[in-house]
Amino acid sequence: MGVGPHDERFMAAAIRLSRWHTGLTSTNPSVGCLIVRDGVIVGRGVTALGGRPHAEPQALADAAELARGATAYVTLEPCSHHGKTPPCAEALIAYGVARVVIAVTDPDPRVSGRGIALLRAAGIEVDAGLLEEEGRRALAGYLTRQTKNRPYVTLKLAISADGMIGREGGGQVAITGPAARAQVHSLRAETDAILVGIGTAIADDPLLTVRTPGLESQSPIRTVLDPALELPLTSKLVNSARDVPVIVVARPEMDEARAEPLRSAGVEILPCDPYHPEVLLPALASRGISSLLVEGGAKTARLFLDAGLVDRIQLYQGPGTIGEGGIESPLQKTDMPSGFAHRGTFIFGEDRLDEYEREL
Ligand code: AOF
Ligand code: ZN
Repeated sequence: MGVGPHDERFMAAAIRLSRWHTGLTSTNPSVGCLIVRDGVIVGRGVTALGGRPHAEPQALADAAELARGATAYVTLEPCSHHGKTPPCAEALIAYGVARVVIAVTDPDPRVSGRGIALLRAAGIEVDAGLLEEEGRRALAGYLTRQTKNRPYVTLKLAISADGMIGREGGGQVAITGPAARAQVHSLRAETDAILVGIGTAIADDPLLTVRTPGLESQSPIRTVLDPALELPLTSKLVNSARDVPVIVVARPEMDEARAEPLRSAGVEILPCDPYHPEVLLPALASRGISSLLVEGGAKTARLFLDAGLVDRIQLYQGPGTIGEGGIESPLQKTDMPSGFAHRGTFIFGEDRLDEYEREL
């Protein structure tokens, strides 16, 4: 039969559905599944919060007997392994689905190719690779952790009209307005961990949580690169460590007298050279962190850029100037590193967001 224009429309809808739970499914990918019969959606499912059940059994249960002879649109190859739940490929077969359309094949070695093979062996027509690029972007965290053993890294910068990201000794400086800030909070909500350098942690005393009403429980793990354990015990980060986790990345040969009170306040100390992101990122990935948001400051941004370990750049530009005593942005629109493609421009009130992304 082959792939038709309606297939793209339904797959695009399945990808949108998958984004509902991005960052909220633990180490599992957030997958979207639609069951379509005679051009009508009769079942839908997205990987449940925490990662289980998977998308397909939920969509199939939703469609019930209407799944027989229908087409399933799934953003990731249905699983074939007996994990914590039975294989989704078997569920699709049992419900009598006639055709399965897939965006991205699963790199998980327990599944890769086997899901498709199981479906075909049961006589189901399978079309794989539809809207693959969009599907890969929606699954970026999962795919990066599976194939590169590190989280997908987003660098976010807010730059004033005169190219500054803050003021020396000025604490937190408002560069963008409330609409852009709300946008950053929803990005935090779909991200597993957020990272700043000790300079920013001391100068700004940030909280780094999600404060959008209704999303407060989705705050990322807060990570500070703090080689010599200088994070003040009176900081907002330390004081909230029992509510939202804080990981301090310190040099392995650390001063125990500094480490102990931090630990007692609920902070986890990760002994790892803070200046080697190529070592730190796999350590974070092994804790199940699939996405990381680097939020400051200039030195930390440079560290990740120079290591070639940034996948996406979000550059916010506000209308105000900082002038005298300004800290220059480590990156301007005019000197984007090679390999980054401009993905789009978005307007939030008086602010502008330009997004750049590397090939996954
Ligand atoms: C699907 N549909 O919605 C998701 C899938 O630990 P388990 O047993 O839940 O298995 C985790 C693996 O399942 C994960 O690595 C990935 O291969 C797949 N995730 N598969 O068919 C889904 N979330
Ligand atoms: Zn599954």
